[in-house]
Amino acid sequence: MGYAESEGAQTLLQGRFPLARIDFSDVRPPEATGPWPFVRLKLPQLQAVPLAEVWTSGLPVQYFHHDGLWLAANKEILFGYFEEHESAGSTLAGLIHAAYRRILTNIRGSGYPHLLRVWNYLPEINELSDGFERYQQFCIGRHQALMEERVEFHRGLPAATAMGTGPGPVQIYFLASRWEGVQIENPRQVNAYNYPRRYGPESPSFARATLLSSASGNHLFIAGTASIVGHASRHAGNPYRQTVETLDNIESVIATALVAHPRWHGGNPTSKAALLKVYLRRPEHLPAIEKALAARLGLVPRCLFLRGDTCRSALLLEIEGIVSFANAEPVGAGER
Ligand code: 3EB
Repeated sequence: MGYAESEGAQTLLQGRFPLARIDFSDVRPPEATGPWPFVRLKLPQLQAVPLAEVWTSGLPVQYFHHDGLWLAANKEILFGYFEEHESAGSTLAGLIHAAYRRILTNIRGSGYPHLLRVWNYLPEINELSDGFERYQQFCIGRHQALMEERVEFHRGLPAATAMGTGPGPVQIYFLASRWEGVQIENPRQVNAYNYPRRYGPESPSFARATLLSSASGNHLFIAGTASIVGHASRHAGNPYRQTVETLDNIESVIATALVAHPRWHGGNPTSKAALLKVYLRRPEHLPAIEKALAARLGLVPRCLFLRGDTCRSALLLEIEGIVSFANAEPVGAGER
């Protein structure tokens, strides 16, 4: 996966096969699109140059449009996209439950049963409806669908992002794989699936990160991460300190993954292999957030800055990322 300037993003292909492309609301749609999943998110970009998110594969890809899902798969992984407008008389929990059931049924049916990473974009996420915040409704629907699918609920959860957009459809894209990933949690935070009930009747069913080993290397998919320690939001009103706390959480997740896989090396968010996506509640916080990123990471890796609503009003930002690791050379193999 990579970010490319949205004009001419196809140059990123360079002999690779397209898996999917994600564009953002404030950019003119590209002229030619292919059979691959094509997502337009209702999130304005805040960095100077408009970017597209482009997923490519070194392995050949096949495309399907089935059961309302747009799918692209190579022999290891499957990328999928779902969108649906809400209708009067149905709840968001119901729509999400049906969406996740459909996703889980289809990935199982096509031989990629392991859901690794899910991006959930929900209009008006902080509004109230049917007695609950819409984010809580989302958590209820997701929890129910995952419960029905699993014997042992807390194992094999996907890493996730849940972000509020403007009015429009519910949009969900995801990555699933043939082989099971490794679920990683963060010792600085209460596992989200164990959050106390005061955050909602069903706790958020996601992992802090998942690991995938594939032909193209080892990839750590880090969930949307915020300024939360334990289960409490920290540094109310201070975007600089929230950014630093968030990066501490991300580093803790990466360190935990490296303990699980001591043969990997070279990974921290400063490395070129890190791709970060930053969601901000308020555009005016961009300078403070960029300053904190630069102070902590030195050179800021290529970042996508998006305006979105986090699921708790106290959280001014969220950062997600993908970090890729090489395998350490077997002892003796690299001697000169
Ligand atoms: C948190 O850590 C912040 O419900 O899928 C971040 C990423 C958050 C994903 C989700 C929620 C979700 O609890 C909020």
